[in-house]
Order: sequence, then structure tokens, then C-alpha cells
Amino acid sequence: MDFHVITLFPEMFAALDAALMGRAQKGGLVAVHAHNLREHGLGNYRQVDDTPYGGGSGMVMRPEPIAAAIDAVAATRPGLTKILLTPQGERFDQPLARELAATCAGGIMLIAGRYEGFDERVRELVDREVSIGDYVLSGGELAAMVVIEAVARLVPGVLGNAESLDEESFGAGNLLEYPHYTRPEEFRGMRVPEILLSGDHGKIRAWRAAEALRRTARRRPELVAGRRGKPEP
Ligand code: 9D3
Repeated sequence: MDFHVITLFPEMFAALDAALMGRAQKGGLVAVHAHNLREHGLGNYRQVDDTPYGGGSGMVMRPEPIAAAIDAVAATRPGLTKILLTPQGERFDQPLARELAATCAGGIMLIAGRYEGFDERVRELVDREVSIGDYVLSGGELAAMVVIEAVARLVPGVLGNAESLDEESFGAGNLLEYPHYTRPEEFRGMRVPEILLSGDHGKIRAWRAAEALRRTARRRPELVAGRRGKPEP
């Protein structure tokens, strides 16, 4: 799957590119391309933002450079699903990551903004709007990277077998993980639960299931009792 990011900071995506290289890109299954929005800026100063109509503080992303960048990328890659990263978007979660991995075989275009936000008319140019959570970032770049990493690892062939099973277990019950232990048997007075040393795999499986449920009920009650991750309206 191909990811194309429209951004004022294309160099931010070099590290992600390198991180994905190890597994996915080696097999040519995933690629990240960053496109510099500045190249479509207006005038000698390549302006991409302007003051808001109606007044107020901060700057707003002008629509023309974004439209030009979207059109330029889409011209040579027709099948891309266009996603605008914005605090007003649909909340990104594992079910949405799965949906994008399953339905965006033609690749994904991610539009990351800076400043106070996009001119409202930009929304008409995209397929969907996504937020990664209720906290304030300085721009959409880190949000784009989160979406890319979560979706890329779901592309068939990118993950090893063990990790694929891991993803399925998250999906099934949407529970938090059971507690993990490795050596040593005792660390600073804290012992590994005796049952994990017992070799009784039936008992171990039951203990892990109970611990996962107990931990989820305590820490994330909204995930228990057949509910999905998103809060009710
Ligand atoms: C003070 C009003 N802010 C709206 C919540 C203005 C504002 C803050 C941060 C406007 C844009 C931004 C930049 N954020 C993103 O571009 C962004 C984002 C985020 O801040 N949090 C979670 N997900 C995302 S996706 C894009």
C-alpha cells in the first residue's frame, strides 16, 4: 500500500520511511512519499496561509495550494483515498485502522496542516477527516504518521505470524493484554506468578483470560461488555 503525505515538513517523514523499510518496504509492500505543500504556494513567497475572514487570531490554510497539491498527486495516482488530518475529524482507532487497511488498496493520501486550521472549503476535496485523539498537536504530521504506522502493519504480508495473531486477539474482544513476564523469576522482590512456571497450559490460558478481563474492567471499563471503543453520543 502506498501512502502520500501533503505537508509543509516533508523531511519529518524520513524517519518513518526508514522504520517501515526494515519489514514492509523490503518486500515492496508499503511505501511512504512526502510532497511539499510549499511547492504549490502562492506568489513569490509561496504563501500557503492567510488571515481569517471575520477576524480573529491565527492564520488559516488557503484552499488553492492544498487543492493544487491534491490534484498534482492524484493526477498520477488515481486510486488514492484522501484523508484530511484535523482535530474535528472522526477519531482514529484500531477498527478504523482495519477498515482503511481493508478498503484502501489503491493507497492513501494524507493532508497534514499547520496553523489554526484549513479553510472550510478544503473539506469538500477529501473523502474523510480523521483526528488521532483529544489533545492539541502543532500540526497534522504526527497524526499522519500514527495513521500510516497503524494501517501499514495490517497490510497482508507486512507482519510476521506472531504479530498477526496479536492483532486478531485485540480485534476479537477488544481487551487489554494479560500481564507478561520474562526472566528473572524474582526481580527486586517481585516474583513471577507461580502459575506461569507450572507448565499447565490449560490453567495458564484461563489465568491470562481472567487477568485480561480484570485489567480491562478496571482500566478501560468502556471496552468491556461487548462495546466498541468509541464513546456513546
Ligand atoms: C485552539 C483551537 N484548536 C482547535 C482544537 C486549534 C488547532 C489546534 C491544533 C488547530 C489545529 C491544530 C493542529 N492539529 C492538527 O492538525 C491535528 C490533530 C490534533 O491536534 N490532535 C489530534 N489529532 C489531530 S489530526 C490533526
